Amino acid sequence: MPFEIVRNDITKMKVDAIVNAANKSLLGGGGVDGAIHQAAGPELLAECRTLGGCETGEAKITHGYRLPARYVIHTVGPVWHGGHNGEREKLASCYRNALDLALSHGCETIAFPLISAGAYGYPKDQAMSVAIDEIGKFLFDHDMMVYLVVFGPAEFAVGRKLFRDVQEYIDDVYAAVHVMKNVERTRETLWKQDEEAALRLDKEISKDIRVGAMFSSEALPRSAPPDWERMLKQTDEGFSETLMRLIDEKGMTDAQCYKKANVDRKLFSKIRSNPAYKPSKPTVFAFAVALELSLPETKKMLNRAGFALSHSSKFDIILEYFIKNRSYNIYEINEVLFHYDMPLLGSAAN
Ligand code: AR6
Repeated sequence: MPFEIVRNDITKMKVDAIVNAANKSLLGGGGVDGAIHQAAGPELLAECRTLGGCETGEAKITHGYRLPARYVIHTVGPVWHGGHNGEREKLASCYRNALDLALSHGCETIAFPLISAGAYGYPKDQAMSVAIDEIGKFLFDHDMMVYLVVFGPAEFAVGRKLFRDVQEYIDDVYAAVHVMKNVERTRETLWKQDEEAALRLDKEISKDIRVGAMFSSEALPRSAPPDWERMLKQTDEGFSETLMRLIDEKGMTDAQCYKKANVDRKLFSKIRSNPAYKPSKPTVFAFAVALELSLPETKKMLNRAGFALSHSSKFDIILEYFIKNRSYNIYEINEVLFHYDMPLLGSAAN
């Protein structure tokens, strides 16, 4: 898969290149820079001495020496001065220049730390969104496996509006499911003891049940949109066939679709050439996001692959949140999934 957020020590990454968040001297320091120099050995410092330093936002490449990575790409992130001193643009240019350098050296895999998010004081959530934006833009035009390596706990996400909204949605769905379960339980007990009281309760709660049903994964829109109707008719289509047809209908190219789905070309070819291909649930969701399907369409797509949307799964609820809000940025979705320790969309394990 082209982009993955992982929790790891970057010096352990077995990739073609790891990126170092260095300083302008390129002669080592603390944080990730110190860890990389320590793991690579003194030969790295010797080569760095020949480079003549590096300006903020630019990048230089060396060998990886004792690291599992073949190359180290050194870049210098901006120091955070409150956000009004061109920090964002400079940080974006670190990612762009490092990726260009990796490309020109034939790298197929690369791992980034969260540049500037340590000693240089860039707020971690904002540093992460710059990283995700720039990597996303690059991957739209190029094929590379990019890892964003996050070190330590991910509590920095808490407090951001998106994360608060998703958490509220999860809480609402859980609460609705809980209310429905309680109502069912009370009804069952009453039916056994007092049928009239049970009937009265049924009347009283019928409104609440309707409200609850809005949250239910089984709720369908009153008038089905045309795409949905057409999909329903083609009942014997498998997942692969449905996917290919939808790509055509949406006027997308294959590459546009698998890139937007964060799925690599090899997996896509496999799905294309095998009508009986059985994808994982995250892969189905990845394509639903890429195709910008509505919630009913997504459910149908899941059915084609033998899955259903479930309100007892946090993963499903998170996806439902994004799809309902027609928010189809897969990297943003993955950032939230990562925060909840859930499988990411389009990940290699699928
Ligand atoms: N693997 C992955 N990420 C790491 C690791 C690791 N082994 N160690 C730290 N991080 P920083 P900066 C994360 O301070 O803010 C140096 O002294 C860390 O949690 O390393 O760009 C340089 O020489 C944080 O999220 O880099 C410069 O003087 C991120 O890496 C200055 O620090 C970046 O933190 C550069 O500061």
